[in-house]
Amino acid sequence: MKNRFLNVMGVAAWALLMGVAVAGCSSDSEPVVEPYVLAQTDIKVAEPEGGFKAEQDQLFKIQVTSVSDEKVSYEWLLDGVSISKEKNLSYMCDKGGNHELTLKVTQGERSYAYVFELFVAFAPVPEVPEGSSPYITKVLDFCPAPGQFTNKIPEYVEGDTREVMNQKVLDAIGYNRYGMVSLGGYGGYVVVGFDHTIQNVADKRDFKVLGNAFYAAANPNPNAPKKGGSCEPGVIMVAYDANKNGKPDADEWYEIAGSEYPKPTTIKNYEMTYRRNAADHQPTLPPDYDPDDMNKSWMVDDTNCPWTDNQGGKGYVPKNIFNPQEYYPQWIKADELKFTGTLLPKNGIDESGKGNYWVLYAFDFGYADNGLNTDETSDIDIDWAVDSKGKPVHLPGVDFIKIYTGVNQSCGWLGEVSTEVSGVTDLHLKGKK
Ligand SMILES: [Ca+2]
Ligand SMILES: [Ca+2]
Ligand SMILES: [Ca+2]
Ligand SMILES: [Ca+2]
Repeated sequence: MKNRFLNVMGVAAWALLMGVAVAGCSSDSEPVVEPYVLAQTDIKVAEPEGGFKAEQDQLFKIQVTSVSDEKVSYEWLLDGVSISKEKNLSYMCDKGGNHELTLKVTQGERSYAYVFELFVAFAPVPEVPEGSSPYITKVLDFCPAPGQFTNKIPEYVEGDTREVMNQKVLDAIGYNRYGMVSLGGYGGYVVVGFDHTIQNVADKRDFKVLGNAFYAAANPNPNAPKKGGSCEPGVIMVAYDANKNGKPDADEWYEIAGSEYPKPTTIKNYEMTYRRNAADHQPTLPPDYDPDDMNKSWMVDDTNCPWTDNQGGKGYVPKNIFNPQEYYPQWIKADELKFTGTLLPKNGIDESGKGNYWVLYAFDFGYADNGLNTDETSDIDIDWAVDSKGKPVHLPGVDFIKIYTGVNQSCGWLGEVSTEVSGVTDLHLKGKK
């Protein structure tokens, strides 16, 4: 490619000196001067270290220099969508976050692409109105996965619709009621909102997610790696209502990258599908069931609520004697429930080796129902929010929060790891930060 370019260049330079056409000169027609042949390196754009930076709804400009513009056309694309056909870009982006900016340069058959990073800072949030509540004021959606507390916390009563269940959740965890809801197994979630935008204050954690995690006083394992007890980590997602339509749109959600986010033991784009028990389902006991063995007698159905995942895994949500109700959320009409998200590593270990002493270990930071409510471990910094490529998005604030159970694990008689939520508080309004 390079040689060909040099050859063409050589001929072109010679042609220029001699004042004759290089090619396309057939018989006795007018001499045609071929244009300068553009090379990829002839286009220069000074991209600052870390990519271009702009502000939402503010004009930004990018200058292009080229050895030649002869028969050259330019096109700019933002995340693959054409936004300009000018050589020098002058554009106003209405969407904050990380974008991919591409400059396409075409000359005849030749076409070169230059890819740049563009970060658009979100417009600042308005001041928090006087009298705003530091607590949850709305429950937009509640969809727990099958679990031992599903249909129980909060209680499902026959005929309850999704709206009724959402209201029950608000009654439990809205405002400063500090009740509790359980999200069931992996993926089960709740989406909550506020009467104002929780501000992202620089260098400070901004909100707290309350759960019912606690650390065990005793642990049969004297060399336990970290704090453990009943920690049932839930992944936290945040949405800033950038388009001000009062809803969290699909492209407004970002994940809070907690301590496990960058680790290879964490699986991104995990998918797990649960099925409602078949109409003729019969409870099944495992082959080693023994009513006299306390480590086994808790089981009442080994084949309850089958699940599969996109990693080749499958299993059930074993039903225990303590919670013998239906585990599949009864107000959901569909017979299948599919959840997608980030899968955290299993955090439960049977430290007795006999199935009677499970310790659910805490992760370092960034999850719900993972640290004590009184600790900073349950406080979240909005600056931890990342986009689907793992890049920080620096949201100015948060209007909606989604919490879902992040672990897929059944821990014997203790049941599945299921995140509980008992409230969310704006730490700045609470005067804590
Ligand atoms: Ca912050
Ligand atoms: Ca929105
Ligand atoms: Ca739980
Ligand atoms: Ca819990």
